Amino acid sequence: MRIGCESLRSKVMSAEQAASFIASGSTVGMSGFTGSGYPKAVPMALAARIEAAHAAGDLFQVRVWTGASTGPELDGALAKVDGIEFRLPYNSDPILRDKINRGEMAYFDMHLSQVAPLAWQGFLGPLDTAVIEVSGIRPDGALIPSSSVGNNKTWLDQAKQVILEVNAWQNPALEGMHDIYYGTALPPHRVPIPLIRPDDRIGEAYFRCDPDKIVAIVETHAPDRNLPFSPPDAAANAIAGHLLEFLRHEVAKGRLPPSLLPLQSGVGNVANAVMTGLVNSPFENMTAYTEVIQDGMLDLLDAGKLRMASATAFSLSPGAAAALNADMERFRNKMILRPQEISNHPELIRRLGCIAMNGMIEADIYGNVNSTHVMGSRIQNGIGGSGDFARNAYVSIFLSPSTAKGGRISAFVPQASHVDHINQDVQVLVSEQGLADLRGLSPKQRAKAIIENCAHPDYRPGLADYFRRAQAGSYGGHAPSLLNEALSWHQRFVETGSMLG
Ligand code: 0RQ
Repeated sequence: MRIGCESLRSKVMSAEQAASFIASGSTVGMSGFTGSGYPKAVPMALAARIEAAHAAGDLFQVRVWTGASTGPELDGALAKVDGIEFRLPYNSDPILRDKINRGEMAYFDMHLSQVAPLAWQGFLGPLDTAVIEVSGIRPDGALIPSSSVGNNKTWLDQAKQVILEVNAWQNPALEGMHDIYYGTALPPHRVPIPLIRPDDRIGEAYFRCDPDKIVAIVETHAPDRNLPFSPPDAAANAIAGHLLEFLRHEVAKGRLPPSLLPLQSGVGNVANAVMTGLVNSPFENMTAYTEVIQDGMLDLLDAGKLRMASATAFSLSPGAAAALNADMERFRNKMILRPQEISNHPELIRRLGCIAMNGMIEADIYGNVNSTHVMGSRIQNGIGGSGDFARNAYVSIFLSPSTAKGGRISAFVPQASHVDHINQDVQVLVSEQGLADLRGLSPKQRAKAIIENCAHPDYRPGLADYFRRAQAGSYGGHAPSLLNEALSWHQRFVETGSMLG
């Protein structure tokens, strides 16, 4: 019995009944982070309701806040019926992405650590309904979180009414793994967050929730959206190899301890390949202070290389999720899931000295990084937590294959078509070609290192030629640029389908 609280059992109802509490034009704070712990039944029922309203000629849309990306039953289902007016803070659903890129809906792409504080500050407007997946309700009414924590604490606190999905698919052994910190406040009342090591527990294992706010409880038995990772290709393996060599070098120089510093690894296949590469590395007793626990991190825990991992969510393939569920008792003491304002908190990332490793769309020759907008205008996913970590890390590393779309796009360009991470927040760039350590380098020194070490041989001569001419013809000599040519590679791609022309 997942609902241990007698007095709340009377609120159990169907997803359709629960969805009827959500009004058009209202703001809904949903649980969910990278395909884990998102509500699966109520959003589908809401989508059906919206579709029926639209068929009858009535506009019905909601504003949706989450932790990060969710799954097809939430973002996909609601986007398909044109049910989302506004969305924050991160999305990777292809249907929703298309709608945003067609200019048909509003999307606020923001630092994930800032979502909860901004909501508390009141800048996002009032929150009408929280729809939160939990793995159970205790007899005293405390909520047992599920496979992600995200912004759930804030949504439960701020929403006028709460709808819960109790998902029996989630492993009961998740109970006790979470650490929900209730000590955050707004200035001038903020105090230091008392977390000194990645394995510190500073909060409670459960969410608090005023039972009077709970209007509906829906029982589900549905898996998280666990997408398989592609097996690491040659480029991902080469990137992992260069990075491991760099880390070994830093340890040898005495700039990193032999157990490294807490690892942060971004989303995506390349980041996952790097984690898998660490399994065969000489580093022992490592820790992770990150956003998501991916397959590679589970492999590291399993191999005993990683002592513990702190995150806000799981982001596992179906195979890894099954392996974790089958062996949860063994893993649970090695993992802590926290609210995303804590997993991604700048204060804590700076204090712990995280090694940040994130994917990117492109970097320019001066080391400015674009993580979000293809050709400067088409959103891919969002900045996610990459900015939280990149600016505050001990060392900030960005990873990418040197080309995209079968070689028709260079990931290293004269000027980034959009900038998420300014060059001051980008210390190391890695492609399958090699690694550029940019720490302590001037713009022109950076350009030389990036062109020589990271760019693909097909694009290297073009970049070297641009850089040479820019030094001769630029308005200023510090970070030379030819203004009428700096974005011409992108324009060529838009016009011809290839940066090579
Ligand atoms: O497109 O799916 O259509 O084939 O981007 O690219 O090479 O598979 O790499 O999975 O590591 O993702 C930046 C998107 C990289 C990711 C990004 C296209 C490429 C492919 C994926 P297809 P890859 P990855 C904490 C960290 C921001 C959030 C973040 C990301 C698709 O890392 O979203 O860091 N980062 N969070 O073809 C055109 C280029 C391209 C390009 C790649 N230069 N031009 N398309 N692609 N480079 C975690 C969280 O915040 C939750």
